[in-house]
Amino acid sequence: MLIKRTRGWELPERLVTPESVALGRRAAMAGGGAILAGTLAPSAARAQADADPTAKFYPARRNDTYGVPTPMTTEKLATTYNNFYEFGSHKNIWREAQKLPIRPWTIKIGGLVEKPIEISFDELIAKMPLEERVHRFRCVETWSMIVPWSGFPMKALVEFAKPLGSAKFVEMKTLSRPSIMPGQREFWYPWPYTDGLAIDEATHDLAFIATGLYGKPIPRQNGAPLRLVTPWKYGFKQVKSIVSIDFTDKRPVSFWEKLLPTEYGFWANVNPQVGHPRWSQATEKLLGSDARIPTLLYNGYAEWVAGLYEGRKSEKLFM
Ligand SMILES: Nc1nc2c(c(=O)[nH]1)N[C@H]1C(S)=C(S)[C@@H](COP(=O)(O)O)O[C@H]1N2
Ligand SMILES: [Mo]
Repeated sequence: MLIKRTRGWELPERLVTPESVALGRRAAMAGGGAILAGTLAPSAARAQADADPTAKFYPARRNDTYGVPTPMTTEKLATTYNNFYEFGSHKNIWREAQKLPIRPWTIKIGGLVEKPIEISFDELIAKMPLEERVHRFRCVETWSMIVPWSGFPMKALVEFAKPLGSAKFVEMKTLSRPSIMPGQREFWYPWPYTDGLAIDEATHDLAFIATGLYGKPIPRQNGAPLRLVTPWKYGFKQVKSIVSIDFTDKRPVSFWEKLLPTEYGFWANVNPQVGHPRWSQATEKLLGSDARIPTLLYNGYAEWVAGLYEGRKSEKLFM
């Protein structure tokens, strides 16, 4: 029997493709707006949004505690240039992602908690304090965006979960549904998509669970019905379409760390001075712009989060 082994030189092409190539292709497609827009007539799009039982929660009150960075990325770019390997390893997966079934949606909370909980997304969101935050977003591949997320602080979810004192980390996983997600049939990836946070990170006010984007329920391609947003960390930490939240006393090993441990680690904080083994992290390209701009330490959120890492200087904080 032939065993498929992923070696460095066999890695999926896009992992070694300079991001600029993919970005150029996507930018070219975005230019063909008439073709993209033709897929779903505006009235159909509205009907779909109206059918969402959580549409009534948006737009949520804006919280500008962490600033309101500019320029805002266009909704069209942020919802048509995506990373969601379950639907394909390129950036143009938004149509394919419409197959993601988001109702009913059950979230399982377990591990080191007082009592395991199973709750539907619609029940959970009704209990959470919704707000909107405009944040910078930085992908490890050096593209970036500025988008208005709606949702709730992750600490509200942690309080709801009632973790035990022994819980040191929280691990989140994406839906597993290979029949619908073609990427999950590519067996060399360590599905389901997994990532996590230390408990003090998860309960920091900047850690956010997004349920909305641009004042509407979050689109499937961006991680409906709920995804993690940690704006000071690289994008790959930000698990989409979450179905499980587990509290543990061991550091979770993420999807990317399992696949490429020499390139992706647990902390993954943005730092322009610590390059990826194969490229510099000094600058980034905002979606929709050709110019490269300097990347900021902790993606511009250092004044709020740097303290989390004071006692962790011996860890690989920036990969
Ligand atoms: N389940 C899942 N979550 C994921 C990914 C993924 O492939 N699958 N990609 C990550 C990466 S690398 C990035 S950059 C962001 C992209 O989020 P966006 O498509 O909303 O911009 O999602 C993250 N979350
Ligand atoms: Mo990414």
